[in-house]
Amino acid sequence: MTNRRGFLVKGLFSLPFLSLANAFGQTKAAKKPIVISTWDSGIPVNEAAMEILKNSSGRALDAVEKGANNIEDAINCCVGLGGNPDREGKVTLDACIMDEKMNCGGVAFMENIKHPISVARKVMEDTPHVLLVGDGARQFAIEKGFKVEDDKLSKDAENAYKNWLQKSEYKPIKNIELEQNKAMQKGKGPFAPQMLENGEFNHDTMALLALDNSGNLSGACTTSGMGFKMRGRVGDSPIIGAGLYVDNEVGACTGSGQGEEVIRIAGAAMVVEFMRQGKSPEAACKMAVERLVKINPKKAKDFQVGLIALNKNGQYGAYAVNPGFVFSVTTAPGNGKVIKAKSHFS
Ligand code: SD4
Repeated sequence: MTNRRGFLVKGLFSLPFLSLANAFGQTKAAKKPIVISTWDSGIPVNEAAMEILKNSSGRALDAVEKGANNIEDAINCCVGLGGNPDREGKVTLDACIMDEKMNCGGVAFMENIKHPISVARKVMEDTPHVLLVGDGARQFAIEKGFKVEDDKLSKDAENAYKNWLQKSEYKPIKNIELEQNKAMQKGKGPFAPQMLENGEFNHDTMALLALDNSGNLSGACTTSGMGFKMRGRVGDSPIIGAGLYVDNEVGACTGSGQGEEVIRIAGAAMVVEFMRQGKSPEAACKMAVERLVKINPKKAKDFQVGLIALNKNGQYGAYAVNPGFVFSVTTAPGNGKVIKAKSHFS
């Protein structure tokens, strides 16, 4: 915990944010291996993934699973069983994973299981299916030996839920983790979700992409979804093609934000197709964001979607609808950097 907290505090306040001029990771080929992930909370996640990738035979698939497990183990607003619940007070998890051979698996609306990304991998490897949901997903996890955790909300999620119940309002807040951090710095807040009692900052959906030493790509996405969502609501995060897509010939894309908007344009698959046409990762993310904004520019000012992409050459990039989206890039143990993504609106 101390390490993780140290990482997060460093990630937010001390790690140099690269200037925008340097943020065009896609203009120079990064060295293999590389892992990129959503938000500044991706730094410890990348580090966990790099534990696998630093070995010459380390597989990108194992790396993204390990990275996702790292954050699923932590208590935070938006990933894992410590996350914010739905309107009925239940935490429901969404996750998916995809490897270099077009194999993919996901779980959605799954309760009481700590590592949804690992269940998603089992769906991919041990069933003829791609997506299991709800009780079926949980039942499958139990059959595969995953432990059933109790229903208890984390303390922070419980407080956040109580606050939410007072207003019963469904209004996702853009860049909630950065807003709350700013507020906390000014001694204001807490928002729901808020800074955790152990000093860790809350954050958002964790989505990561890795390229291993063999030149293979994989990706993973894990979330408790939008806090206080309707019961049964599933976002983009477990949907292959929307929340995550990997094509080992071209590149990979994943993201965070308002899932409904990403599903609408099959976001991750669209970005990969733009890269196939020769666009850089950042340009491809930008084109998908523009497609999204065009649907309803006025509405787009009020939601956030941040996309990250990594191509076959290890070039990376990101783009968001609104300012505030950051992503983490790691190419060797300990060298993680947080980069501000450019955005459509300023
Ligand atoms: C969802 N995309 O459930 C996820 C949540 C998220 O920023 O990333 N929020 O729609």
